[in-house]
Amino acid sequence: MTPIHRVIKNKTTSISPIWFMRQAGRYLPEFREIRKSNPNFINLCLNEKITPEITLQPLNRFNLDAAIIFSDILMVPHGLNQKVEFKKNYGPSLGDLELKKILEIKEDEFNNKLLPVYKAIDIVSKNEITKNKDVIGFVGAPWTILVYMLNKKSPKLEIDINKTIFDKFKEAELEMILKTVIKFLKIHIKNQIDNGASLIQIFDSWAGLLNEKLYSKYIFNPTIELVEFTKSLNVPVICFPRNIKDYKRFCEVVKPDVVNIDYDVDPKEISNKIKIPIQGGLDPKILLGDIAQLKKNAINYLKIFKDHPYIFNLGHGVLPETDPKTIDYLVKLVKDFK
Ligand code: 1CP
Repeated sequence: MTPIHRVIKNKTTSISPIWFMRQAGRYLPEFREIRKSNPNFINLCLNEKITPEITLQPLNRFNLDAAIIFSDILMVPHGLNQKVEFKKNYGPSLGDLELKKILEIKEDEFNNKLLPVYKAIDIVSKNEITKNKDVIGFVGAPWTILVYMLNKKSPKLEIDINKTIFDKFKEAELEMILKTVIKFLKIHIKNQIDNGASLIQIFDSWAGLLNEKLYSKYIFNPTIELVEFTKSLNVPVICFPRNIKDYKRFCEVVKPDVVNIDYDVDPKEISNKIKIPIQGGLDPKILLGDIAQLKKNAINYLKIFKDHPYIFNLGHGVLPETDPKTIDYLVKLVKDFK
């Protein structure tokens, strides 16, 4: 069993396995080098020769317990024939959502469009370096995907969810879109598992935007469908409902195998409240500061979760300004912690 599976299945607490969200990415010079000659991000994600290489870059440097496939949550809207572009200093930019087109999309067409992603997972999972490690497949949660598809750009830049979502679309339309999104997220999860993903993470990066009154309809119920579906395929599932008001309630209702916490969550309080395995938490900004401060903060998490099944990770992705040497230091610190 892999170290992460031991934490999830056997609830082991002796050592914390470690991996990082965005462990393959811009903080690595070898990634920036590839990115320079591949300006189109979607095409890069669909290049099954290069994505396995990018996925394995951090594993070649650090003693990590998982590879996360180099792809993006917005590959699903792309697979649904919505235009998706990534613009420099702007982020994702999506085309208008053509409701009729999306409702009519066939499974074969979607599978064909995303085939290189699945081929890349197959290649990564067969690579010697991932032996006794997990290969993590992932999807965006239905709510977060809906936000991007309807807002058409990062909510970080600008969002008024009433203006771009709830006032603009009829409830019945939102239900139809959501239903289709859930259907294809399930297909995407299954394809990743069939090609070697041993763990699935569901990223709900914009859970924090939603009014609590709407949690059941847009976050809990849709996510439960994906969690139950993944579990039925005998693969554990990690949920990251970032900035959700109440992680405990989320866990009780949605029942993921693991929950990833963000850096605004008090680790001590959550370790008392939540009994299921926990992942992450440390503020990625701490990795930009001095090493003594990092050591203090990382050890704080390790001590708090000493007797709790815990997977070390951050409270969000590795920042592009991070020095790879800091990642190296942190991995060793976690591995040597007793
Ligand atoms: O070179 C570049 O500019 C590309 C930056 C980049 C990278 C490295 C993007 C654009 N996506 C990715 C890869 C990626 N995205 C992974 C790969 C695996 C790994 O973690 O190493 C994963 C898991 C994601 C998931 C993802 N994409 C999320 C969920 C996690 C999160 O960050 O909250 C989200 C919201 C996205 C959308 C997205 N893709 C890229 C960017 C810059 C964004 C965020 C835009 C925004 O702020 O709204």
